[in-house]
Amino acid sequence: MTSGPDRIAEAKAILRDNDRGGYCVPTAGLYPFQWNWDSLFAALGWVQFDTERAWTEIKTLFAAQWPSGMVPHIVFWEDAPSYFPGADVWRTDAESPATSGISQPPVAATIVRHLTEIDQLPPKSLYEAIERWHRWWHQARDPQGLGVIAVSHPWESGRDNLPDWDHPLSCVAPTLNGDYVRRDLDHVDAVMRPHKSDYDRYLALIDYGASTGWNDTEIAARSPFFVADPCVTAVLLRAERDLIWLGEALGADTSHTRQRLERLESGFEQFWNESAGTYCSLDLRTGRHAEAGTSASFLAPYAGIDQHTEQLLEQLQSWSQACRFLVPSFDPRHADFEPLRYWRGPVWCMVNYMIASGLADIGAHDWAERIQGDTAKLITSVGMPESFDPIAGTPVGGLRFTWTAALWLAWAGK
Ligand code: 9WN
Repeated sequence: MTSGPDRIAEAKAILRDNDRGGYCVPTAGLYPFQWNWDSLFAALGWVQFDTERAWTEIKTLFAAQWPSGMVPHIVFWEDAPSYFPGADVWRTDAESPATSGISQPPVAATIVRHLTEIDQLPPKSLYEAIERWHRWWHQARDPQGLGVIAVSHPWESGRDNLPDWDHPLSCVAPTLNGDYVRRDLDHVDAVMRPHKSDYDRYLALIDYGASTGWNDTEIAARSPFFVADPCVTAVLLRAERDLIWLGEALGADTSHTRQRLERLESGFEQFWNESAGTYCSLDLRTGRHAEAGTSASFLAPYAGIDQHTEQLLEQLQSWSQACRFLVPSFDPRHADFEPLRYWRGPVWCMVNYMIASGLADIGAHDWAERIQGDTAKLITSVGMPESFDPIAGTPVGGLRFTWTAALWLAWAGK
């Protein structure tokens, strides 16, 4: 195990090794394409030692933006048989490059603001592209103007197999009858990955989206899965604030952004689940809240929402007694918590980074430092995997992972 300067060298080497020319794959083999929020977090790492490369990571991603404004969650710049489902399954109209048909949490404006503070303002065209992406989230994933943003697929949340999706997914009929071969299990132990019953439904939802021609209106009205997500909503709330900051610096008209921000600010309270005492996802098909908190519940301060800060800090205290390393992706006191299985327990360092930034913003410095310290301990002792077991502190998922390396350089190793 290495620490200090050697860890810095290791993190830089991971970014360089995962670089495929203008973008990083999240990790070799398991994820051989460009992923949306992975690339944006990668930029936080690049900017520590190669500013131009940081901007390139973001520009490459936005080169795949759809005319609707949507920025896809995967860009298939090259063919790679080591991943399923590939472009042929998504069947989008995007040809050059081929992409998936859904998005991922919109961290771009916040990260571009960070890069601007270190380097310089982005070109106005990038600012406008982000503005179009934000507008798309509101139009496509909150067409009724509720002030909460839905995901149309668990993968759109970036938090694929969270227990929150179990009930909504149970209403999705599998359509492919198991007639496919998963590739993820060639790379990672099955105990860490989602179950086959989840995959059957992930694929059924892709099949459904493709059958509509990825029509946003149709998906919002009739997709069997449409769940308002506190992670996407909190990330967008924060991103709208940062977009206003960027817009003002560039002399742009920010009035539309402000209107959207106000809608989200008043909508966020809909996530509050009094019986769970925290923010929970909200199934827009049934009106039901998920029954327990997730790491995203603690993103409220990051989003600038302060209605329930005291209760959230009490929850964090209680979580910290139920596991060794903060912040597990799901409530460690709940029966559905699984410390090894993907988003049902493991700690993800980029979520920790966002939670800790928000806690520092509200002056909860002890908690921000505790979370940064836990992340640093995990990386120092086991390296830079996809995520970590919050009890044992062992690596989970893919190894030599881009966002873990990037966050070491930008934050955890500081
Ligand atoms: C599906 C790349 C991505 C992350 C997601 C994470 C996982 C993909 C998968 O890997 O999702 O998008 O196949 O499991 O859940 O957050 O962006 O690292």
